[in-house]
Amino acid sequence: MPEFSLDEYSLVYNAFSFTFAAMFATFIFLVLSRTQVSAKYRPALTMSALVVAIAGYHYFRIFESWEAAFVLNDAADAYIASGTPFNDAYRYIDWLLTVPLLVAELVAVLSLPPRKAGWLTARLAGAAALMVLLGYPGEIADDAGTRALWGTLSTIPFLYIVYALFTELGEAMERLPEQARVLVRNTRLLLFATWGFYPIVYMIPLFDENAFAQAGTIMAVQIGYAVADIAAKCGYGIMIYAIARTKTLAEQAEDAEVSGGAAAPAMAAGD
Ligand SMILES: *C/C=C(C)/C=C/C=C(C)/C=C/C1=C(C)CCCC1(C)C
Repeated sequence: MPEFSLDEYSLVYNAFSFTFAAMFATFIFLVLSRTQVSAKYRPALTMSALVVAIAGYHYFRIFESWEAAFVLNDAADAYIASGTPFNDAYRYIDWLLTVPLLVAELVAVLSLPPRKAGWLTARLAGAAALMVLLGYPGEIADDAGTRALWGTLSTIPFLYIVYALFTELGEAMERLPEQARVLVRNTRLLLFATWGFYPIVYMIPLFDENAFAQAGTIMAVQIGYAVADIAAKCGYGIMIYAIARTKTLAEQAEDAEVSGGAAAPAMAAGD
């Protein structure tokens, strides 16, 4: 582990702290918003809430691990390695749990026929888990060759997810009301944009000539993943809520029209 200046150390420290706060706040928002959506969309909100709860817990542990991994050295006026290693496994365990949930919540909010939804969720969640598992050996490797190899393998299930979301989700979207369709399309776009950010962050150390030993490389990776996690979990969770809310309102309006149509003559007759 390289040395970190006081500012460099604090930047990562504050990024972890901020990410924890964002996950926690999103969790409260999603729990309080449950009553705003009809019962059939609540499983999607539950999954969103689970994602930010799991990630919030892990960011707390990552934050603690960062604190434990360095000590302030007055003579050097820098943070130096304490001997306790920084634990990167928290992040991958977190992804292993949250990434399948993120794809499942997108399928859940569409309320497809159960059999179709189940099979699509199983394939997407399976590919997501495989992607994370294959990425891990590369993340902890300290040579570029190993990192590139596992990164490439991990990209195969990643591309499968992109493909399936384009083709199959696209078909399912056609049957949605206009407003909800736009929201689902934007959410899928957000998913592609944020998920596409992870492999880019992953590649940063490949350009570090000193075999990942630079403080700047470690900072870029940690802060990069934290930013991506806020967008892919908090931002995405709020989009899922917006879809559920829009569909709920559209359905309520439809019901009101149906019963309103029936009630009007009755009222006229009563007058
Ligand atoms: C909340 C966490 C999320 C949404 C994590 C997503 C992670 C990825 C899309 C990771 C993808 C990777 C590749 C496609 C190749 C290199 C290795 C990974 C695991 C960084």
